[in-house]
Amino acid sequence: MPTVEASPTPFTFAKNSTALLVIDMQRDFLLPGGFGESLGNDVAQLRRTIEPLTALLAAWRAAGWKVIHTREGHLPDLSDCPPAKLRRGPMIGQAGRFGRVLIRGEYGHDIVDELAPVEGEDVVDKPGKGAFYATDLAKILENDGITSLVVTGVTTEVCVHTTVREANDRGYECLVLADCVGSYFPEFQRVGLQMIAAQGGIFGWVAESSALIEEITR
Ligand code: C5J
Repeated sequence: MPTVEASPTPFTFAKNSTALLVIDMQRDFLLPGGFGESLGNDVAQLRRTIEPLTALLAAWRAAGWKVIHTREGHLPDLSDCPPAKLRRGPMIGQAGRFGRVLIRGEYGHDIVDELAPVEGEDVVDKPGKGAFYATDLAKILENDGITSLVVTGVTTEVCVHTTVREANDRGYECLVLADCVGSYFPEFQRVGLQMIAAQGGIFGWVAESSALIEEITR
């Protein structure tokens, strides 16, 4: 079985029961001039993930393995957005440079061109930070016999962490790729990754994408 050098221990996975999860690589979060930048964030901290993730996707797709994308966002009438999130999530539903912020169907809500899903790949729309809450993700994974997840996307300490923590509770083995996840805050990136692999891998494993690509293409 493929084995990747990882922290805290090597990560072994079966190709038929492992999916690549690409979390929220949306224009609202990543594009200069978009929602994320309008809040004063440095989008370069997220955009550095695009190149390694593009290479990983190419290798993963060439191997014919499962890919699942997620997008954080809400219905146009915001009926799926809890009032507390609406109050504290600045700009949700308001007009932004790329359409109404985090609203399904808007240009900014969709995935950046470089990582656009291809035919056959699942796209899971989620109203929360985690990819399991109020989505079909659990059903998709169960139907395909998936037991391990390679987790990528943004942001490390919010949607990636929420998803990995719940996936771990649900019994999935999660490998998080350090160079394919990003935070606007370098300190959160560093500590967020440390938290995952701490205490013998309390939430999962952490590796570099190059180690995984080497194993895929071996
Ligand atoms: C945030 C996300 N940070 N995808 N969303 O609001 O992490």
